[in-house]
Amino acid sequence: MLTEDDKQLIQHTWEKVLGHQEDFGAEALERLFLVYPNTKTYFPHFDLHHDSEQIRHHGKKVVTALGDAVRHVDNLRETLSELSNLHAYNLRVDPVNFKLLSHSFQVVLGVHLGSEYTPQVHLAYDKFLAAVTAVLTEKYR
Ligand code: HNI
Repeated sequence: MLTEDDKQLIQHTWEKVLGHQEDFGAEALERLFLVYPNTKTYFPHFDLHHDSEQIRHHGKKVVTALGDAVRHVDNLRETLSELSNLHAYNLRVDPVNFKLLSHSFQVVLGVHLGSEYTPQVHLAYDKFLAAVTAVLTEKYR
């Protein structure tokens, strides 16, 4: 359960993500594909090399969607409704992969926010990404 403090920490630190959506998203995806190669099976149609335009473009979309979720943190279900349909009915991404992407994104935040990514901020993002994942995977069954 996200507390008001968690929400404030997320919204405050998201300021540091703004302007870097593409870089942070691409790095999160590069880490995902390298560290957990099974995740690549969902992207057979992508060029997955370092600095691939497709990875950059997709990374930007993912982080922009997370930014929408940050802005509407009290209304995640409605905000993410279309993405939830897409992932459950069209893409059929196994929910375990969401944890892996969340972890990769948290590493990116840790690397780029440095000492600002305190244990409290880490916890807040962990809860936030779990809440996003819950919405994106709740239509599977
Ligand atoms: Ni995901 C498409 C957001 C997790 C595989 N995904 C999208 C799009 C967004 C998005 C935004 C683009 C939709 C559009 O174009 O209309 N994905 C998110 C978010 C998370 C997430 C916010 C979790 C935090 N997606 C995952 C995971 C996988 C995944 C864990 C698989 C490992 N997503 C995909 C695939 C597509 C996709 C595959 C389609 C890509 C394409 O362009 O063909």
